Amino acid sequence: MSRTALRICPLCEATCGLALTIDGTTVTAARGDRDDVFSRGFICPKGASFGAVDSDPDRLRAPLVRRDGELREATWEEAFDAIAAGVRPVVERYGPNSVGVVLGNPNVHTMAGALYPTVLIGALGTRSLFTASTVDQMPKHVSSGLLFGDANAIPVPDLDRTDHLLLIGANPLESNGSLCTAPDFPGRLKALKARGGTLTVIDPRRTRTARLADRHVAIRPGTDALLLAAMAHVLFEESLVDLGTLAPHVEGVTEVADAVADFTPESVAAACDVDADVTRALARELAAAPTAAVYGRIGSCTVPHGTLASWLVDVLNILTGNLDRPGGALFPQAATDRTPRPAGPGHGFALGRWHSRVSGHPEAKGELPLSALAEEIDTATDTDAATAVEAGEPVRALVTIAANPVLSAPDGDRLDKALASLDFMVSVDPYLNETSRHAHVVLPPPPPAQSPHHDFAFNTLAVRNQVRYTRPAVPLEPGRMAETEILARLILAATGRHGADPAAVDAMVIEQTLGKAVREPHSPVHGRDPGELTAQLTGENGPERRLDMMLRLGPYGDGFGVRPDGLSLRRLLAHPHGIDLGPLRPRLPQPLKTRSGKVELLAGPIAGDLPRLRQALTERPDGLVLVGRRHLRSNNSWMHNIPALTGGSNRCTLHLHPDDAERLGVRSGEPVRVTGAGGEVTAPAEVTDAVRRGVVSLPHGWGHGRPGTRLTHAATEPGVNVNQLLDGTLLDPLSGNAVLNGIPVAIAPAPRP
Ligand SMILES: Nc1nc2c(c(=O)[nH]1)N[C@H]1C(S)=C(S)[C@@H](COP(=O)(O)OP(=O)(O)OC[C@H]3O[C@@H](n4cnc5c(=O)[nH]c(N)nc54)[C@H](O)[C@@H]3O)O[C@H]1N2
Ligand SMILES: Nc1nc2c(c(=O)[nH]1)N[C@H]1C(S)=C(S)[C@@H](COP(=O)(O)OP(=O)(O)OC[C@H]3O[C@@H](n4cnc5c(=O)[nH]c(N)nc54)[C@H](O)[C@@H]3O)O[C@H]1N2
Ligand code: SF4
Ligand SMILES: [Mo]
Repeated sequence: MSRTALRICPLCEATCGLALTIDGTTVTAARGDRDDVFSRGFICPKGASFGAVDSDPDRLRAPLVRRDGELREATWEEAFDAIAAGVRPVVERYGPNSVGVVLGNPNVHTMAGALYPTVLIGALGTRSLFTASTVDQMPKHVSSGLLFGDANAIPVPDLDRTDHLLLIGANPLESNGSLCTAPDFPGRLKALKARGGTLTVIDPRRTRTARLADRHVAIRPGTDALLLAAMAHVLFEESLVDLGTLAPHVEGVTEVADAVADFTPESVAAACDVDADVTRALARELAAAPTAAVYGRIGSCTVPHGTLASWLVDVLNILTGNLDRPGGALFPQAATDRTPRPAGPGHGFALGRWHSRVSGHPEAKGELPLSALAEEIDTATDTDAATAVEAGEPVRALVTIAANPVLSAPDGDRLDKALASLDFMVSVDPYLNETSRHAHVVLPPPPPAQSPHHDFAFNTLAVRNQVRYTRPAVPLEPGRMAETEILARLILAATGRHGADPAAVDAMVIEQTLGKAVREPHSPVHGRDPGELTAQLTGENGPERRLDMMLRLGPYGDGFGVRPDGLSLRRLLAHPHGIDLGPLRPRLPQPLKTRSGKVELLAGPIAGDLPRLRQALTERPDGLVLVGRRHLRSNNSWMHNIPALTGGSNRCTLHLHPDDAERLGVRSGEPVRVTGAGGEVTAPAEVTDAVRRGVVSLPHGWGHGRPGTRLTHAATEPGVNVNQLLDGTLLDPLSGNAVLNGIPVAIAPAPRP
């Protein structure tokens, strides 16, 4: 007998509602849930393979503990005993910063990842935090922090209502969108065109998204900040600046006019390889559109001027009056957002409150660059180093949660060696992969069908306000532990409370949150008794009670009875396909937390970085540069083990333009050696004019051949690790984000193996 269960897809940021067919405890089919309030039945090939992802035989079923050098299956109790015994002595001897924490991408796709890592970091008291954000969107956080005073206030393009969309370094037809949660992004782009709107794509490759565009500009990689600055210049020069109703909320417009004065379309043309006429046309089209949204993603972030490019994206939205208006770029309001505080000056956003120990990189958003993880482990420093996180102790113990930095961060070989040298390492990961193979303890979370789901992060980035929650579609298999409980027990074991009831972690968070809420004058529960509120919480377990609390305190919440028709967990459970909360609405000035209470258009750190951009006007790299690419049926490093999702175009090949191939004597299918600052790799060539001259492309997340991993299918076609071409020194200085696109490389035909 088969049954159907609903489950929000965790495999990308689109968060589609799935209807799973379940036989016994096995997911045998997945289709789009037509009644889902947000995704309306959309599904992509990855979502359709949910069952295969869920039941991959290589997923670990029990914890692994290293004994006599070998990882062997163990009980949960033995695993947490080993963690307590491994982490505590390091903290006690070398201090809290000697324990590093690495958080990978799937933490934004799990409830556990949303609810526990901040508690872990706070309880450890460590500043050695490294996440996938610094190989991804940290520049956008820094830009938002400086503009709006809140690193998480990220405006998203109003896809369904805009008249003109300018996409920069994003390929949502393959990625399904990022920092812009929109199920069926491709369909929404087609609808934009069908209603007479225009789509412009800036990308060195003619991607599937670019092919859909009215205009495609094949820019030279790494130069978008110059192009965008020149567009801003044109807006000022041609008196096209019109802030509209934004004007009272923005300061620094004339300062920005001065700052972009040098960046004429003519002056950036050679560096960007974009004609001045095209740049002027881009600016005029943006200004002329009734509504428009500028949106940048990986190609605008993972570059040397990532923060400036991310900043300019919003500067253009602001100068054309498109920020915070329907059809422009708006701030979503998620159901679990904190109770909105009254508008007014805030604490502002600070950068560089501490620095990394070895290279002195400034922290951003409490994080150090993932690029610096290897050196923070393998390099000793003087105890009196001025830049020390704390006096000179390397990271000696490491907790990785849903992260595979050996493949996702620069110079995997160095990191691989560094991880092998740790006193102690624990990985929370379903796979024994390139990173977790170094752990002393591996804690495997259950597969997604056995986990609950709510999108804490992506609802703050969604093109429509809505809220959905799905309980586990399948009960936990015997011997499994929910990832929420794994992380709660990990917190206790790593912080000297080994063996305590994991529910205590949730109880502590609830007590702190409600205790704070009752003291806040603007809170719906101001002045009430936290104990009375706690008693009202519903839910089957700690994480559900925390979700209930957040919903009820949130902007649509019932305020614990104050607004009886407001949201609560109980109400959400009564709507299994979700609750629509309406289109994005203008919210300014409420989201602003700058010290001035206004949008600070030209913050000091931005102004301080502009000379570096001016310098780039004169740079003309003459050699080849490399960019990445994503494939629809893939996801970073961890889906190459699913046979249903590999093969076809989803292969680790080097794309290069026919003219470059001819000049270098490279033929399709033949191996080519690619050399960068951090090393070299050899991959088969795929000659294609989809990539512009002077640019080659390799996807990331490959390179699965290492011993001691358990990725049977991935090992049959391992590919190569593109990040081995990097040495970890190329960063966007303001955000610490790695430069992963536009990196200089040399290419030569390689002998056939
Ligand atoms: N050259 C280059 N490098 C890049 C990029 C690029 O474009 N080019 N992109 C960067 C980007 S955007 C990102 S986000 C990073 C990603 O960097 P990472 O987050 O380090 O890499 P992922 O491959 O996403 O690894 C996720 C890990 O989580 C595990 N996992 C999967 N599901 C779960 C789960 O439910 N719970 C737990 N605990 N673990 C789980 C997987 O087995 C895997 O080990 O890579 C970055 N690296
Ligand atoms: N199928 C699939 N979906 C995914 C993922 C995946 O691995 N596979 N990963 C997920 C993750 S973690 C993320 S962060 C998102 C990323 O989502 P996107 O940013 O939409 O994904 P990418 O395909 O990396 O698109 C980046 C584009 O930037 C272009 N580019 C490179 N350098 C430059 C440059 O200097 N300037 C400009 N203008 N363009 C440049 C590249 O050619 C590429 O087409 O995707 C998510 N969704
Ligand atoms: S688009 Fe993303 S969320 Fe939707 S089904 Fe595909 S992988 Fe899942
Ligand atoms: Mo990402």
